[in-house]
Amino acid sequence: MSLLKKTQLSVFFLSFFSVLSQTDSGYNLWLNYRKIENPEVLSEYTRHIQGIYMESGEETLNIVKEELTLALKGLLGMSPPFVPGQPKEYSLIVRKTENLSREIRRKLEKDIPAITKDGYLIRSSGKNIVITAHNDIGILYGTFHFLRHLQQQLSLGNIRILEVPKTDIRVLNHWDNLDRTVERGYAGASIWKWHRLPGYIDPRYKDYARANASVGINGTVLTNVNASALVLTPAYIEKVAALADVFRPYGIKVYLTARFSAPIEIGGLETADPLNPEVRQWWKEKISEIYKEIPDFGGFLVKANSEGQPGPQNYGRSHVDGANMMADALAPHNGIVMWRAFVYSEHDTTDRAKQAYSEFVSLDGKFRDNVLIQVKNGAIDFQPREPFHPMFAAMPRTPLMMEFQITQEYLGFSTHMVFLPKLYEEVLQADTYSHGKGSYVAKVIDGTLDNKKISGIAGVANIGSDINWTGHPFGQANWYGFGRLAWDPYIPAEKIADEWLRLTFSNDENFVTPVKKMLLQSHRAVVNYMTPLGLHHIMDTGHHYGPGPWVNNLSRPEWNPVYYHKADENGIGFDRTPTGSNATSQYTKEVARIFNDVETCPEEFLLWFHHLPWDYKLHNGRTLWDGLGIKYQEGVNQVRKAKNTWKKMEPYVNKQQFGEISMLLDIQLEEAVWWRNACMLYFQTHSKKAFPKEMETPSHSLEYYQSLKFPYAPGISPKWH
Ligand code: GCV
Repeated sequence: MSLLKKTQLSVFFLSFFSVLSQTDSGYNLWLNYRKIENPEVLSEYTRHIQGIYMESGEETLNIVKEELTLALKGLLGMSPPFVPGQPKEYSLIVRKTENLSREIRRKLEKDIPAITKDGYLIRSSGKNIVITAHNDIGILYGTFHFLRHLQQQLSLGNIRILEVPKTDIRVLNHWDNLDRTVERGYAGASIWKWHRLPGYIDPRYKDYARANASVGINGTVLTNVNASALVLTPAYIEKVAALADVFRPYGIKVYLTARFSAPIEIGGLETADPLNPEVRQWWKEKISEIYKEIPDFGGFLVKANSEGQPGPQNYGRSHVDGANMMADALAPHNGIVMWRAFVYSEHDTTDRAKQAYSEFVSLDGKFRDNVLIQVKNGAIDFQPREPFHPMFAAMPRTPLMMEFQITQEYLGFSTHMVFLPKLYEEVLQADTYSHGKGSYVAKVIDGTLDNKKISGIAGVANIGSDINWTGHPFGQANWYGFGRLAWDPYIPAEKIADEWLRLTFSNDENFVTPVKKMLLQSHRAVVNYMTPLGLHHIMDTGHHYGPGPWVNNLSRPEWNPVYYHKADENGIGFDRTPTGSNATSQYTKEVARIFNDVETCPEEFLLWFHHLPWDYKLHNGRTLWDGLGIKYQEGVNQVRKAKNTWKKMEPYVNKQQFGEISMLLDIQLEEAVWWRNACMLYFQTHSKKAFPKEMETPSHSLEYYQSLKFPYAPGISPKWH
């Protein structure tokens, strides 16, 4: 190679690498092992970890080794050696409990019995630090926790962390279609490249597994609940098996959505009646076929008799008949059924909020042991804010899984910053009063309230093939936060925000403190500028992008926003008290009493439960009409404040992410203003009142806002067009 060429090449590489170092795309998520610059912390860490004593083992332990090498090289600038033989002082010992030396076991004897399931212990033992667990996955989880500890630059002196997962099934639900579109997905195409599978294993599958395992997620439902039977055909089972092989060493099981009519569509049968022997046999054989390829297959997630999906009711059978048929076929293989309770019917004229409870609660205790009923956090549909679902207090003999939505279908897609752990926390900490005061939803979900044999929590994924996975860089916090809460539903949202910011961006207090504050108020801001005071489902229809409180022309009444706000010249809100739909009667009497009384009903749920006159006096003495305008304005102001906070953060984050978030906040502000203007102008046609003085005057007419159309808004399946 000529000298000239060499020089050109090195210039090329230099500029290439400098571009790369500047433009951190966010692909590494929270597993961003930045070099620790603080000399004291660095010296403490390098003193404590002079060598690593790790047992050798199979794939999972190799992954542990790989992760430790990568992380310590990044954090400490060098990778301490893995050493054989007896541990010397100042070492990191990574071993299963059964392989610890007698001396160390004796030192840890108080803690070891408390390690159950896939739990782990991280503890100082003399001058060493031990990461131990009963199994390989526990070791992997413990390692990720240890690395998180280092990323946050916490002290290693007398470290003692004992963690056991509080729920059993911690799954992501992908609403990914086989054509790689993602229903309600806003971060690009599905990451599952079905066409190239099983031969081509995209490196992203491993990174996906790593990220999930790092927060304790142990399952993934690969396909949309609006399911295609095709995924149960041999060609697709082979593709699913290839994914399962990648995920297995990370402790992640694969699950599929089962289309109830599959026996007809791909099985050639004339019926899918769950009591028909041929149908039952078909599922049995299909399930055996899957287990032959994927011995640790997790089971099925089923959306049946909901929004047009087929189900047992098509044959005059019940949810119990349908779920138990699949459960019986899965049981010999240790598989489970997650049967969704998201049902409402166009033939049922009762309040949509009441329908799931009405259909399911009488079935309590009738499902097989390997069935979990998956319940959305609220009774309508992932609204910016909903009171907790009354089913959580009403099925003591059935395991109830929580279904949260991580993707932001009703929360501004991946353009708006919303820190969802705040929403999750609010629901998990809600008191159902089913066993008296303190019967928190979290205790229903982790199974402790009624001693359930199995527990679980699901999150509808916000992941796509965008380089940063989630579209909005802050969307990563919602994936992370979901995982952390799935592991332990009692972790405060504030702690999650703190951790995530430090892991992902910076440990500098000048960054963490203000940005954490910004994240923690972001959910309230969105509620304020979209659906304040308990309003709900007033998004434009189909795609759910932007405001559409005026929409009243859809075939099913409960798909129309006017059904939910019921604004007229007298007032606004949905009366769900005994004078209205009486949905409050589905709550325990303590909770119903609070919601029924307009004085005690929390103002954030006021219009969810009450239809009130425009002149109704709020607690602050202002009229409902003024209060509404003030809330909408407050939401806009909160986004403005967030923008100002972010403006000062340039020194702490890389150029690319600073720019991306700045642009997204600009859009969020524009859209917050749009929401405020469109909703208040529309509601004004009913209230006939002037806007409160605190509210800025809308810049366009109502007709203008009503004329906005978004035929290509993302995330929408053809069925909603
Ligand atoms: C997957 C809402 C969404 C649908 C979704 C459905 C569900 O209605 O708009 O896209 O379908 O919930 O959770 O099944």
